[in-house]
Amino acid sequence: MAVERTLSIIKPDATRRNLTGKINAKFEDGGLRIVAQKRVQLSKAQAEAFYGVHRERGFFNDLVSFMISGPVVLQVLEGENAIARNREIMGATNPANAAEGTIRKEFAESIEANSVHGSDAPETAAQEIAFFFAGTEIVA
Ligand code: IDP
Ligand code: MG
Repeated sequence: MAVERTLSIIKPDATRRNLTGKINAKFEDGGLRIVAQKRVQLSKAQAEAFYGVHRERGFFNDLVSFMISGPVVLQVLEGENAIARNREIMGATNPANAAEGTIRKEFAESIEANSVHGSDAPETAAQEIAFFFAGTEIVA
């Protein structure tokens, strides 16, 4: 195992319901450390670029609209196996398939409004962290 960093986003459905603290407790209780965090309103251009890999999917326009429908909390999480560990803590994309105790099982409203984003691999984690954070904003 190695110490990794991953990008996390607390999505607008969760900030709207004031769930930032409850979601952060899941990360911390799960062994991850929040080493950077900022609450922002994404622009349409930022959301489209961030989710560019999904541009051809039928849900792309809805996803972009949802991601700019309110503030998000951008975070860098650090810990042993942080990328996979965070995906475990988040649960499956569709909350109907998410395991008990996961963020998406407890808090997600739908497959789209599923409360959190987490990077899926080392390369995407590095790209996604650099997309939103300067190195000086990450303090281990
Ligand atoms: P992930 O967030 O679990 O990595 P991805 O397949 O990368 O899932 O999809 C990115 C985001 O797009 C999801 O978190 C969700 O918000 C949205 N999404 C994925 N699949 C669907 C769908 O079938 N309908 C609507 N939105 C979807
Ligand atoms: Mg994904």
